[in-house]
Formats: sequence, C-alpha cells, structure tokens
Amino acid sequence: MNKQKNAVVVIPTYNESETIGKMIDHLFSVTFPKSPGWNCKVLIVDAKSPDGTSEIVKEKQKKYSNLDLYIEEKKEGIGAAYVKGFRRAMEKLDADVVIEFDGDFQHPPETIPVMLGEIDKGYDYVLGSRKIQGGSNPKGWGFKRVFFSEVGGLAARFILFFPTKKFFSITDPTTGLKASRVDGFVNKMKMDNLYSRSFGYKLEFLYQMINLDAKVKEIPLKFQLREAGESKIASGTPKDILRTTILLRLNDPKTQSFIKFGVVGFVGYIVNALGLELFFRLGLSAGIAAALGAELSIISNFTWNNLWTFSSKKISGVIKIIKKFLAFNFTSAGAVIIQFIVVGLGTKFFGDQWRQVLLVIAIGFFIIPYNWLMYNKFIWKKK
Ligand SMILES: Nc1nc2c(ncn2[C@@H]2O[C@H](COP(=O)(O)OP(=O)(O)OP(=O)(O)O)[C@@H](O)[C@H]2O)c(=O)[nH]1
Ligand SMILES: [Mg+2]
Repeated sequence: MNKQKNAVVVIPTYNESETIGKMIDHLFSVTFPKSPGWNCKVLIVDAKSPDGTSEIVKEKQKKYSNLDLYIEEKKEGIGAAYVKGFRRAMEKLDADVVIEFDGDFQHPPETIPVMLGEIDKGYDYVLGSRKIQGGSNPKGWGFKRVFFSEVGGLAARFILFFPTKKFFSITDPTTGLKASRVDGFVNKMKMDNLYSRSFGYKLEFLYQMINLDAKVKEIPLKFQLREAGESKIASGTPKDILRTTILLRLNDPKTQSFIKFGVVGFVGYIVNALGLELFFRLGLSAGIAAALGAELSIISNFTWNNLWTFSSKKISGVIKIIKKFLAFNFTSAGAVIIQFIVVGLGTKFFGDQWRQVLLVIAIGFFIIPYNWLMYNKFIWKKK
C-alpha cells in the first residue's frame, strides 16, 4: 500500500479571531474526513494579529495534533506569509501538496476534497475559478470590486499568457484558492526575490507553476462574502497585480528574445534600405540593388539573431551554419511570398493607394508571427 500523503492547508491570518476557531473545527471535523486517502494538516501563518487570533489557534492545538502555527515577526503582506508557510509546509510538515486557503470562509471548505481528488487524478495544480460554469463572485460585491475582478483578471491573463493556449485555459488568474503539488513544482519554485510580497505573489506563483509545466485543472469556485471580520484587501492591490504581471512577462526569457528579435528585424530593415541606396548609387539597377539589399538584411538578421536573440541555442560549426543559413534564406523567401499575397490581394480589393497600409498589416500580422514561428520551430529549435 502507498504511504498516506500529506496535504497542508496554509491559512494566512491577520485579525481573523472571529472566524479562525470555527474554520479549524470545520476543517478537522467535517472537511478532512472526506479525503480518507490524505493526511490533512492545517498551518496558520499569523501576522502577529493584535486581536488574539493566535491564542485561539493555540487553544485548538490542544485538540488537533495536525494543527501547526507560525507567528510572524510582523505583518509583511499575504505573499510573504505564503512564502513562509510553503517553506514550513515542506520542511517541517513534509507536505506533498500545499493548499492556499482563506480563513474567513470566502473559500468553501468543501472544495478541498475536490481539489485533492484532482491531484489524485494526476493534476499538479488545481485552481478554484470564479469564471467557469458553477463558479461565481459573491452576491454582495459592489461594482468596483466586480470591475477589478473581471477587467483586472482579463488584463492579467492577457499580459501573462497572450497569445498562448494558457490565455484561454487559465480563466481566473487572481484566484486565491489553489492546490499545488510539491514534488517537481513548489520545491522548484523560486521564492526568495518575488516582485510582490503582497497580493501580486499569486500571479507570480501561477506563472512559475505554469512555466514548470504543471498539469492544470480548474474547478468551480463560488466565492463567498467573508463571514465576519474586516476586509484586509489593500487599496493598492490592482496596481500591485498590474505591476507584477508586467514585470513577470517582461522579464520572461521568451519575451526578452522576442524584443531582441524585433530589434534585429528593425536593424535588418535599415540594412536593407542602406543596401538598396548603396548598390543603386554604385550604378546597379534599382531591382538588383533592392535584391542585394534584401540579401544583406537576411545575412544581418541571421547573424544577430544567432549571436544575440537565440544565443542560448546558438548554431555553431561551419557546416551547420551553412545549412541553417540556407534554410533561413528559404524561410525568408516565405516572408516575400506573404508580402506578395497580402499586398497583392489587398490592393486588388481596396485599391493601390492602400499599399503602404497593407505592407504594415502584412508585416505586423503575418510576417512577424511567421518569422517568429519559423525561427523557433525550425532555425533555432530547442535541442
Ligand atoms: N499573515 C498574513 N495574513 C494576511 C495578510 N494580509 C491578509 N492576510 C490574510 O489573508 C487572507 C486573504 O487576504 P485578502 O484576500 O488579501 O483580503 P481579505 O481580507 O480576505 O479580503 P475580503 O475579500 O474583503 O475578505 C485574509 O483572511 C487575511 O486575514 C498579511 O500581511 N499577513
Ligand atoms: Mg478574504
């Protein structure tokens, strides 16, 4: 028989004395018995709440041996609390799965056995989503909160994932209800230098888990109004989320190489234009001069992309370089054909006066994605 696995429900608290005792009782007596295959533990990470939250937890520890308490030196943000909680869950509590969970009854406890069931099925990352069938925002939320949740969530999805498949499949990136597998995921996550130690950490953990190739499952979350106590949502939260998502995407290696690819492409255009001018002034016909300029820009693009954009996958060795350079010329010819089709067809439909606009459309919507795809899939493909 397999050894029973440990699931650690991590609950950060700041002044949650009104609900935490009830939550602990509910988890141990009602919720956990529904997951007989799991050894469920609770870890409360308390930000030295002045309202006596930790005293209540200590009292409950007399009753529940699987209840752990960590009291922070001071309140440092919900992200900081989860970093400490995850570390402790791995190091002290031998966690196989960690669950992010609110102690104010906003997250229905009955989602916990559902999430563990999905982990049992082989998923690595189970997310409670308010945006799929069966999920919802609290009925009592005002316009502002609904707006931030909907528009902010969509913006975060876009910034983090567009145009990959994850843009469509991660429907609720700011959700606070998650179960994460430790082995290969949480134990590989970098938590020392987060962009945000407040709410933005949620996006950061999400992004890291996705980049670690976690198998993701979304379950419906009927998000509730907090049962008692005051809201700790800071007014700067939307800004924190926006800042974190932008930093994550901008500093992603893929984005970095896309920016370099753009710069190299622009330099290629300049080389093309200068080449045309130079050869034309040397007395060649404009057509020949343009073709030579184009070949110079192909050489420039190939060289700089190889040395800079895709330096981590650099092509080296004379034979290999020649082979790939020929292939590169071949894919570049594809871009010429695309231009021929888009500008040719476009002017036929709309008239010749649209040729420059059509050129921009051809480059922006077709050639850039086409080149990016060809470079990544064929020329500088992963080894
Ligand atoms: N340890 C710790 N816990 C925190 C901190 N900030 C918030 N929390 C707790 O984390 C839980 C989730 O916080 P948020 O979702 O940001 O805010 P909230 O108060 O639940 O917001 P509402 O949706 O209005 O209830 C709350 O139950 C807080 O008690 C913090 O800095 N440190
Ligand atoms: Mg809450």
